[in-house]
Amino acid sequence: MRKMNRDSDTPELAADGARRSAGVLITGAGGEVGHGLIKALHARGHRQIVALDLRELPAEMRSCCREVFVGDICDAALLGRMMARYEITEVYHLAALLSTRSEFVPETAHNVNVDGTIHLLRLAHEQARSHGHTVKFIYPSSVAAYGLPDLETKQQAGAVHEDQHLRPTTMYGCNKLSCEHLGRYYARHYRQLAQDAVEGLLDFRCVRYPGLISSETLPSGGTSDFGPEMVHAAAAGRAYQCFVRPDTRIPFMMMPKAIEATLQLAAAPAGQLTRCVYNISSFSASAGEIAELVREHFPDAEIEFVPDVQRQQIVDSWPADVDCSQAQRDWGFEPGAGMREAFGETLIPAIRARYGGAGASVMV
Ligand code: AKB
Repeated sequence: MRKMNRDSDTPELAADGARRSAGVLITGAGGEVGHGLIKALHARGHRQIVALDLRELPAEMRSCCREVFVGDICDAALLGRMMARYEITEVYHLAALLSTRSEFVPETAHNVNVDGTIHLLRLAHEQARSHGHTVKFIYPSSVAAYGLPDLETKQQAGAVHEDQHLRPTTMYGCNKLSCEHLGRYYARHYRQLAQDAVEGLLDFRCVRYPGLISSETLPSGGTSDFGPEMVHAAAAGRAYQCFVRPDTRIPFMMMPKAIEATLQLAAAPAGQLTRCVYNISSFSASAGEIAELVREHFPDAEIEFVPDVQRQQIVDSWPADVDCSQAQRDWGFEPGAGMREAFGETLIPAIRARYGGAGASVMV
């Protein structure tokens, strides 16, 4: 297998002879993470964002992108049209069916979450061969990749390390864990016996997101979404039935912090990274603790705990906390503010602004 030589691997011209524009591809661009990532990249001066989503993006996000493609990541013709126009140098592959939704259509979830990812990994390889530069592939895995067998093991395990308890109990978790391994394979072993195999085409990097809480977007089909759902309901003055028990505990982080950490990993020098997959999180919280904090800020909030047995089983299989020491050591990840500070300083003010101060009365 030969190493990629930037001199000999000169970039090809586009079909019409014109040089293609450089592009940073974001799939699932219209999702919660996509929304935050596009805004953050644009704020950092990125003007070559190529967005892909099943649905058209809102105007304010379209204005941050060089171009928006509407379609399916499994659509080879669509990806081909995109590649004819852009030299993709970085991929943020966010498109996925989340954990709850995936349990109703597991085979569809596999098709989107895994086959779709393989399409993108292969595209990244072809792009690197075409323009002669390594393509950085940033992939969001999830705490759903873990699977603790029972509550006693979960409590004893505490903050789990990246290589512990990797026995996911959801299709989404299986998909995420599978894509972690596929990313490593495409980056280090792809077609390793072929005569024309080339090393160094792909630089695959992955963070395992905890539950994410965004003030700017509504949660969409995640089993960790009891956290953000509770906050948005209180701010909007709506009663909320929490689908897990009050003692249910998982790791969380605010969306801006998750985006910041993702970009920090993307920017880290490759030589500093000792692994492809990293835990990140800001704090571990129970549904009851979140409810307590929500009521401090929205005293009239109506929060009732009505566990959904099946969804409860899923969240009970996820760790109470994750060990982020590898990310801290390799690329300087900082967990950031704890829950009380994160709520008080960023989340609550932003979410009040979103709902115009509506909903439950103001306090603190
Ligand atoms: C979900 O709840 O499915 C996701 C996740 C934990 O990755 N937010």
